[in-house]
Amino acid sequence: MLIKVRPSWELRENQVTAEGDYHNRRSFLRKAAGGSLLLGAGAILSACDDGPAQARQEATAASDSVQLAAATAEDPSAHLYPVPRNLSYRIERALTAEQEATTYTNFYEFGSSKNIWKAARALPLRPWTLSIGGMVDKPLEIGVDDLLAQMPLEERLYRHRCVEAWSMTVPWSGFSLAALVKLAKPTSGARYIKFVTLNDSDVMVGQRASWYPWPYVEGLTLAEATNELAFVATGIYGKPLPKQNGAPLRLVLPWKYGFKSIKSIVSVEFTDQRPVSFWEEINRNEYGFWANVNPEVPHPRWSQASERVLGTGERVPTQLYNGYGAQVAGLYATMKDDARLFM
Ligand SMILES: Nc1nc2c(c(=O)[nH]1)N[C@H]1C(S)=C(S)[C@@H](COP(=O)(O)O)O[C@H]1N2
Ligand SMILES: [Mo]
Repeated sequence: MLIKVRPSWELRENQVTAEGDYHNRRSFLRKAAGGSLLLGAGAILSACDDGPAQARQEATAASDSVQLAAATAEDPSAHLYPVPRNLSYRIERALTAEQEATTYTNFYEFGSSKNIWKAARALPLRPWTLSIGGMVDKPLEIGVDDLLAQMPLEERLYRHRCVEAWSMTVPWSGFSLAALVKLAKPTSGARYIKFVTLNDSDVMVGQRASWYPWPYVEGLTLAEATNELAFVATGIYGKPLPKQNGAPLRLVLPWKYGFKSIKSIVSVEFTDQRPVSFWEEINRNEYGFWANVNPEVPHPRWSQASERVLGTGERVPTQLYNGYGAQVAGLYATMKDDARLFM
């Protein structure tokens, strides 16, 4: 008998934010990018210097959304979006407000605060070449636009859980990491993939902090990389990925803590050696290689039992594998007593 395992995020569909919500927001942003709101926002900003903080905040938010939309409109891949949604990936939570997810980000290459999105504008997105090498049939250098043209683009709703205990739920656009592995044709000895972020301290000002082991590196086993959930994001909210979220190519691994989802990738290397990731190198007792989400395994300095929902501030219980156990628990079946799986 075939029993279909129902993923937890297929439940309580009625609680998901209506699809229209962020599309409406998009048309607002498009108008804003068109310039009609630009003067208005500027005028409010200068006019309310002594005004109530609330008005100032609203003016800042309006001016931020104009700047965010302008950056999106400039992206050379903008014409590719939106892409069709893959309805197999459903969530039981409301989507995070777009402006939250695109202005509250972790990207140490631009600084250690969450508010780096303006600094990230310095990142040049073209030319952008991905090198695929190591244990593969034939090493390959491919421009991001050629890659995008070959990959099956789709949208997926996923939950994201940062090791710092904040979480969000967002619509990513992109392609399965398995499709990239297929393109790369690893040889039979390959067991891991090492991913590397751009290293350029001229534009990535955070990389001038020389006590970090730049460039940012992450790693996965080949089995993890070809799991159906592993995704390469190239877009978000039906638009190209903003620089601060890791344009033009970033990983999304929803069952792992967010630091595994490496941004602005320039190199993918197949290897038989387990890569040492950026955070593992900094502190292996706090940030391990596996980093699977588990509410019962605390970080050495804080509990992982619950998470703060970005935007609303609500606290909700964290789930084993961030709720994606039906898809990924099998990857770790023979290792499940190893506490390091969850650090
Ligand atoms: N290159 C790089 N990738 C990175 C990071 C980073 O600092 N540099 N931060 C990670 C962390 S800790 C998280 S939680 C996610 C955050 O993704 P978001 O900012 O798009 O929400 O990106 C991950 N990828
Ligand atoms: Mo994170």
